[in-house]
Amino acid sequence: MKLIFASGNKHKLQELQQKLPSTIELTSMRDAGYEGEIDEPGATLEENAQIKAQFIFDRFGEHCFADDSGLEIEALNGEPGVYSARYAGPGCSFSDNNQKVLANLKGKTNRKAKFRTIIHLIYGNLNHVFEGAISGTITDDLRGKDGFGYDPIFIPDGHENTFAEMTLDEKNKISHRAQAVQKLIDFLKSR
Ligand code: ITT
Repeated sequence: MKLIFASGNKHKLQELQQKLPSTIELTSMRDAGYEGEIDEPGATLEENAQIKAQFIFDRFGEHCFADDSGLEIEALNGEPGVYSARYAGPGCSFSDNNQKVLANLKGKTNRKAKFRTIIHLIYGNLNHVFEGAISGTITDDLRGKDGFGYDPIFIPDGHENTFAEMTLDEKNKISHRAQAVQKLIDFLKSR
């Protein structure tokens, strides 16, 4: 079965490719022929995931899905949340975002946070939503070189290492995205 992934994020694509069974032929939106970015004007992860999936469905008319993810930090009232990709401003790097989080949390004892992923699938003409979440804490400093985004500052509960200190395989067993993708896989297998 062919499925287009409505994302320009190559790290997400790599995590998905490692998890999806070979019976699902995953095509990135780049390989499908869309080189641009997709605007994300929504106020929630759910809205943005739907917008991205609908954009690619309108263009190619094939089964497709999008992932919208964010890091929600308790002491920052859920920030960066839906603004995770551009928390430190337009054109910012992962490092800029991490430094901004650490600066905003300086001196705060509550370091609780949660990563959340919403996957929006358009299968045929029907819409399906799958969610994954993982709780953890924010470190005082950046730790680890693997992964992407906020991985160097997030330690999942029950673990000693940040996501960036884990292998792709370790992260992909427990992460927010892995949980949502597993629900997507279970759904597709039941078709
Ligand atoms: P697409 O919209 O093209 O899929 P994006 O990077 O813009 O890619 P999001 O809108 O979902 O993706 O933004 C989520 C941001 O949250 C992302 O840029 C990372 O900074 C961060 N993020 C998402 N998943 C993450 C993960 O598994 N580990 C660390 N940071 C993550």
